[in-house]
Amino acid sequence: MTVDELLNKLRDAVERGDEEGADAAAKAALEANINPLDAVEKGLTPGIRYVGEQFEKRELYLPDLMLAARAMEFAMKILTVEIEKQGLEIKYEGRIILGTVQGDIHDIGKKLVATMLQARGFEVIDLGYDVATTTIVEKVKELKPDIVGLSAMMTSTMLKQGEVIQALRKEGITNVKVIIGGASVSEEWAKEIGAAGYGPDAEEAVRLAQHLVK
Ligand code: B1M
Repeated sequence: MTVDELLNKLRDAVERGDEEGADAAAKAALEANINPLDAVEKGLTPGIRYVGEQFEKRELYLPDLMLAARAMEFAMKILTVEIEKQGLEIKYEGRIILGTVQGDIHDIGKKLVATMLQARGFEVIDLGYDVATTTIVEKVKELKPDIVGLSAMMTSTMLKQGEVIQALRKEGITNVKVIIGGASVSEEWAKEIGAAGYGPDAEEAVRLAQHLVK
């Protein structure tokens, strides 16, 4: 198989949300001595970008996006080991730490935001849900992201978004931009707590992140 055919196999597996295919294509690419960075940037990335665009145009649906992201994760697991071994570096648009705030276990929307950001070339570190403010502050210190994204779905937990911003300030961390989203929050709330912005949905969250890292 030629290099182009192998890269197309990676892209195709992501577009079809085919985990096993993505896994096999990643292994085949490494066996053929394809640079693992090329496998990510010329194979997987165009695949997930295409799916992201089709999702925005409503040509594909949420399950398609989720399956594509999972297939990409499968291949990435294999390729990142080789990337690290070779000391190569993936070029990202920016680094984002995401999490649903403490006391809140809703994470479907946040996962969607994470997937869309990845599809647009961001490095996303998803801390999951019910994430303690102290954990977020520690992770910001450790990983120095460009952006922290906080999801809150309930009126009782949205207060935690403000708490995180205060905690970061208290630690003297002022260079990281905090963006917020979730069913119970709004642009006004973002202003009130001093967030850098609010995303009503995943697409707007991506646009906001792109604007903030410019
Ligand atoms: Co719960 N829940 N839930 N729930 N739940 C809501 C949020 C609620 C509005 C339902 C209702 O009463 N009408 C209500 C909150 C009311 C309020 O406070 N105003 C509620 C409640 C009360 C609860 C429990 C307390 C119920 C109970 O046990 N009595 C409990 C909470 C427990 C806890 O968190 N401690 C609970 C539990 C659950 C389930 C576990 C059953 C399940 C969550 C499963 C999961 O996430 N793994 C669940 C679900 C599914 C919902 C509803 C029905 C749907 C949420 C969802 O996934 N939407 C929800 C009702 C609703 O929202 N209308 C509800 C689909 C998703 C794609 O959209 O999450 O809005 P969404 O995300 C969007 C945007 O908000 C935005 O982009 C996303 C994609 O477009 N966005 C961001 C989200 N995060 C962002 C971050 C960003 C930017 C944009 O930047 C960082």
